[in-house]
Amino acid sequence: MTDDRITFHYAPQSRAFAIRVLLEELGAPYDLHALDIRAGDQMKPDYLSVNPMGKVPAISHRGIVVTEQAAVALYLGDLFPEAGLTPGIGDPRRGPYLRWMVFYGSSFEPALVDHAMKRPSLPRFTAPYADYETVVAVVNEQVRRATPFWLGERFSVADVLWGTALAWVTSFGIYEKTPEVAAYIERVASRPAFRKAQADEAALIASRAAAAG
Ligand SMILES: N[C@@H](CCC(=O)N[C@@H](CS)C(=O)NCC(=O)O)C(=O)O
Repeated sequence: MTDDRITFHYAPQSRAFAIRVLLEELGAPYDLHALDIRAGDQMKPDYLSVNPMGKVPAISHRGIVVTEQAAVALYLGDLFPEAGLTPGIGDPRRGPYLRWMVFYGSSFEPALVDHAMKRPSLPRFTAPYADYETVVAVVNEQVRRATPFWLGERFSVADVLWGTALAWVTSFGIYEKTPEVAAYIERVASRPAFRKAQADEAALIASRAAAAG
């Protein structure tokens, strides 16, 4: 376990929520650096020196920076092996774990965003994710297999990523909330870490609203 603290670059109502849930799941020591991305904090020089993309989430730890939601989640899971949320090398779940963590950023998100924005589809051998329908079918099949969790019986970092992702894409109406998807989201969202992250986020939003008058 690491004793040194993590600085978590975060903004409410963003993809950084998954990392907040994960930090709570892991019981990780962290300091919150809360940006207001609607006010443009992410484009100020101080933050661009952390992440030149001007995006959250990111973490700073031991003088290094990790950006990209899935990479941050993988890094944190490995940092706290005693939490048991990361299938280690040699665990048969390791391959599926890595597959689904990377699939999220390289196939699922691009497919959903392209589809939601009504971008013309590319020929399937050119598109990095084949096609939208295939991505949805593959993810829905995995949701059916998630009994109860993404990789089987044991909750893992993959559940934090996929549970939070499916929660936001269904709430935005860009992914169908089938009964199976709804039940899976609920299995992740009913956990104390998710509830705490949600309550802390709501408190931050309320305090900003009060400060703005
Ligand atoms: N590929 C990045 C995407 C991160 C991202 O798009 N974050 C949004 C919030 S949901 C952001 O920081 N937006 C601020 C901006 O684009 O100016 C990841 O997976 O971490």
